[in-house]
Amino acid sequence: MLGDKKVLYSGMQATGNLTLGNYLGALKNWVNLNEEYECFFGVMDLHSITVRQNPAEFRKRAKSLLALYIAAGLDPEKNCIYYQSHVSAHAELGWILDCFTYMGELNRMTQFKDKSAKHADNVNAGLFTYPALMAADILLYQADYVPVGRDQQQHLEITRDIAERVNAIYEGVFTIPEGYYGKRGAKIMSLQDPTKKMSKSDENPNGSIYLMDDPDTIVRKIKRAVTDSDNSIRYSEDKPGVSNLLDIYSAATGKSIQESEKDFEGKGYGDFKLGVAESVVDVLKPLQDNYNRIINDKAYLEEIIKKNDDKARYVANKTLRKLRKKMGFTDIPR
Ligand code: ATP
Ligand code: LTN
Repeated sequence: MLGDKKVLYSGMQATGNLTLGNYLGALKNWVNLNEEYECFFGVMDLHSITVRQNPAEFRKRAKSLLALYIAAGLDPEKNCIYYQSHVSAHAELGWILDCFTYMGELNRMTQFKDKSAKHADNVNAGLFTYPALMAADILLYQADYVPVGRDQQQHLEITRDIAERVNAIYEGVFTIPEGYYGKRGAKIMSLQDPTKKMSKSDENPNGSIYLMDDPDTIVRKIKRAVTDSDNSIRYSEDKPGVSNLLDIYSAATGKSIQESEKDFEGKGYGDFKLGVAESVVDVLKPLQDNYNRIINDKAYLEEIIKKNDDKARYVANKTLRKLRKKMGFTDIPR
């Protein structure tokens, strides 16, 4: 608890260009959570360096992600939006938690397996201990809830295990967090291969819609989306392409799947795709307008960063001090 509210924590890595999947599956659902919870959303730039980054691009991406959080509707006066690397407690607790995390546990992480296969030339120790740093992010803020997609569930489980392990020795240090999966966690699949999730690190740009894609690009990509030869617009396991487009339409418009199917009753795939593309353009247009305004307002962004960094540091350092003391580290003279 922080004040009289439960705490909610999440974040995204500042790598690649955000996709419609990131937006509909995560970011969009974070808006307004601050009414019920004390919310922290990090730009996870320390996690980003588990794969090599070009410095100029990395700087730009991190800033752009922060601006996107705001553009998507996270009010920075009501949500603590900040850069992970500005709060050194993350790296410090990350190290401590490395010492409470077992090799065997880390070996089981599917994200590690996937990413080490993808970056076979750079399977570094940071990629391996990624979950301990993620646990540090969450536990520093004593988070009760962590909204993430299903793909992050395993990382949340290990976070809980680590927290319980620490608490068993140093009583009451951490709040044990729970996943927060929302009403109907939309999982958006690749337009080119609807059995694979839409992902910002996909090499084929036609599989993903990026948040900054212009309307023509969106229409073109959706027109090319893989469907099937059956020509009926219904949600079904044996129709992954059509189901994915229905999922996108439903998440973009807020309509149920049934209502979405109804909207296209008696129509062909051409009209269907156009309708889906329009719903995506409508949802992205205000986001893009906001983003373009915010990213150019340097003074505003700087003010937000400073204020929120301070708040994040205050809360995180409090947890770190508590643990340091319990573990028997010597006091740091103030
Ligand atoms: P990468 O390709 O770099 O691994 P990613 O696109 O999978 O990245 P993450 O940074 O791992 O994205 O995820 C950020 C958030 O977006 C997470 O909460 C994740 O669950 C969510 N997310 C990512 N892709 C999708 C998707 N296709 N559908 C729904 N949610 C998604
Ligand atoms: N691993 C997450 C990003 C992430 C995160 C976190 C999410 C890093 N630290 C703490 C929630 C809470 C991802 O790849 N989506």
